[in-house]
Amino acid sequence: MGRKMRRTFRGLAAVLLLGLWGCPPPDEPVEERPGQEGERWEPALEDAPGGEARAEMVDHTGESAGTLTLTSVEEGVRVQGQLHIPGVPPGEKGFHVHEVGECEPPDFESAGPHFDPHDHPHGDRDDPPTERHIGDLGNVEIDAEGMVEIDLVDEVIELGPGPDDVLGRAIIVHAERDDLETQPDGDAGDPVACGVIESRDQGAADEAQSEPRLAREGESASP
Ligand SMILES: [Cu+2]
Repeated sequence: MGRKMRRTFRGLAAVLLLGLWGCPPPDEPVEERPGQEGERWEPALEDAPGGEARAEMVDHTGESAGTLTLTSVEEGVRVQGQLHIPGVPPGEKGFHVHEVGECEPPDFESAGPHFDPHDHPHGDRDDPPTERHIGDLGNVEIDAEGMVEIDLVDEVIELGPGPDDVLGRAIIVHAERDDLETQPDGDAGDPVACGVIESRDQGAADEAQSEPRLAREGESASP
C-alpha cells in the first residue's frame, strides 16, 4: 500500500510529517488523507512509527555484520542483537547513534558525528540526559571471535516523533573503548560496523522498491 504516496514533494512531506508524527499511530490508510503525499524513506507514512525498528549492520568491507532490533519499551528503547565483526581485538567498544543515516564503508565517515541535537557534552549512557549526547550508548563487549551480544535499554533515545528520534540515523560500533569522557567522541577509534535504524516495516517497503540507499545485500552498486 501507499506506493503512490512516494512520488512527490519531499519538502512538503517533511513539513507535513512533523504534524503527522504528532498523531497516534494511524492504522487508517494514508491514501485517504488529502495533501499528505510525499516521498521520504523513513519512516513510511503508511507505517508511522510503531515502536519497532532495526538496523542491518555492515562491517568495513561492506559485509553483513548482523542485525540490531530496537523496540520501544516502558523504560525507553531496548536495543538487542548479535553482531559479528571479525578482525577487531576483543574488549569494550564504543557504541553510539550517529547523526547521519548513511553507512558507507570502509570508514563510515558518512555517518557524521554522534547524534547530539541538544549540543550536550559526550558522556555515558547512564549519565543524565543533559550530560550525554542523545546518541551516547556507552560500550559493548566484543569477544575473541568477534562476536558482540547486545541487549540494553536506553532511557533517552526515542523511536518516533520528537528531537530525540533515532529513526533514520546510523548506529555504530567502534574499534576502541569509549572512555566516556574525552570530547567529543570518547576517543573510541574508527567505526567498525554501521547500520541505519529503520522502522521495521519500512525496511520491507524499501526492498520492494529497490531503492538504492544502503549497501544492503543485492543492492550494492559494486560487490
Ligand atoms: Cu560513535
